[in-house]
Amino acid sequence: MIITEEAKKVKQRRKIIETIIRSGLQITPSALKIIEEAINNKNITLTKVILYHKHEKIKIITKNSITTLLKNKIEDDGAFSKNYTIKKQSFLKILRDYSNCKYKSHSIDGFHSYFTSRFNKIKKIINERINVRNVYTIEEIKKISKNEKNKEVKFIAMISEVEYGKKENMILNLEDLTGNIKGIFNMGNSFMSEDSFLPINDSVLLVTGITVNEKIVKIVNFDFPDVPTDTTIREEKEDEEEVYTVFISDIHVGSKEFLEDSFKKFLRWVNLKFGNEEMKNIAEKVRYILIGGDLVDGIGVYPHQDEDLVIRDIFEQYEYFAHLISEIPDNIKIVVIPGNHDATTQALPQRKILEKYAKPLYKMKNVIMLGNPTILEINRVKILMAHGRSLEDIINVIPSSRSNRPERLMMYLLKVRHIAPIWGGKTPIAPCEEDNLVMDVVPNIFHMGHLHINGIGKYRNVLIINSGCFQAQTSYQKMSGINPTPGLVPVVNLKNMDVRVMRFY
Ligand code: D5M
Ligand code: FE
Ligand code: ZN
Repeated sequence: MIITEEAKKVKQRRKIIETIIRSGLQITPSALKIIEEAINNKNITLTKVILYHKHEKIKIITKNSITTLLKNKIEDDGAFSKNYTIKKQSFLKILRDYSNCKYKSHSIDGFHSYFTSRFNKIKKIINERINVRNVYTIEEIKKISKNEKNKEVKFIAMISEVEYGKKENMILNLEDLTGNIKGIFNMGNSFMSEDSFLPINDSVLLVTGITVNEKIVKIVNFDFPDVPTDTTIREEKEDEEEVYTVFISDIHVGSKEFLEDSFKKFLRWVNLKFGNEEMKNIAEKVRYILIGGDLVDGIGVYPHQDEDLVIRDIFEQYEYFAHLISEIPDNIKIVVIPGNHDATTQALPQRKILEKYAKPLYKMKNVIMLGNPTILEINRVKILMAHGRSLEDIINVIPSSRSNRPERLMMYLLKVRHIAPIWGGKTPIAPCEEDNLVMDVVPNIFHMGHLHINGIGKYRNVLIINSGCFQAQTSYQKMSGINPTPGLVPVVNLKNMDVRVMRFY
């Protein structure tokens, strides 16, 4: 793909004009020439030009107005930026960027510190949320059971393994920092019920049991760390501007099944060129697009993948992706985290997509490249983004969970307060010294992708979004009965958390 200098110029000019028109202003040809030059010489940004004219209530950008602005700016740059950035109400903060975790070697030591960290972090969450008294350690419970049978005891434990015993019995191997014990739990009818949440491997729970002997407790109940019922709903400020954020993922550029037409429709909508009036009104207020991974299909992700690719070069895949999203106006910030098809480390926390493969994306000024997971704050709304490969692991161990309801699986992750609770499944996890995948921050919005099925839900004031995809059903998915829902795009009004799902298919 060779793009000539002239074509670049034309593209830039078109973008400038579009942005100006979108903001409700007009421009004369001579002013346009001056702006183009000033932007290229980095003397001014388009945002500042627009803010200045809006502030001065000038409707048409002329040679005169732009010359005055440039003169003022050079003379009084400090004051200028102060005045005009305060007016901007919208802001993005990165609360956690996990892409720099210290990897330990796969030694026993590494695992030990990783799981100790997980246990301690989740224990702290449980203690903060539930007023637990008379909580014992497993060592203490063993001592108690020597003298006293049928005594009710509570303890916080990690489930090292779930086994299914006779009848409806579930046998949990429970562990804390002092020892381990088996817990017998009678599931009754809850096993196949979709509404029940059964314990899974490597999660940490509060267990209520009855002493039996030194080796066994009978479990009567268990509490998940869960999210508080009173998670603060963010209060809207009266004069707050309406800002919309778009959630997408799993575009899979390079795949034969990539739905380019559908994705282009989405891009046309962002540019106010597709959709009805209502959709266009929303598009006008979009300031952020969050991308939850699998930007491209990658290479060598699974055996014989090349047969499913139209672009077989990873560099070209990212180049084409960047080319497509360069249609997005500059005043929209694009946040990118990687997925399992992207060119970066695979174990969680996953580093950002490596610059050497995705240079064109790193060059774009409105693109922010981050790791998986990431926690952001946009206009005081906390957003947790992760690709979501762990959802597959949950489907595999909980027979009653359904893959066509990703929001339920994500609710499960909220309940166990972990982004990838199961160790040793499909999701590789780096044994870092600290477990950064524990959800110690409760987000207002929890965004994942990966399943290619759009799903929206709400759990205790947390808005759950699984963003779907822009890839048609692959032959693998057909074989395993996965029916993707491509071209559906959730859009959230951050002012009041209203969600809309737009259709581009
Ligand atoms: O995964 C998209 C969806 O398809 C997700 O539900 C997993 C499933 N999938 C796709 N390919 C495979 C293979 N080879 N094995 C198991 N499951 C698979 P994505 O990562 O976006 O391709
Ligand atoms: Fe995907
Ligand atoms: Zn994926």
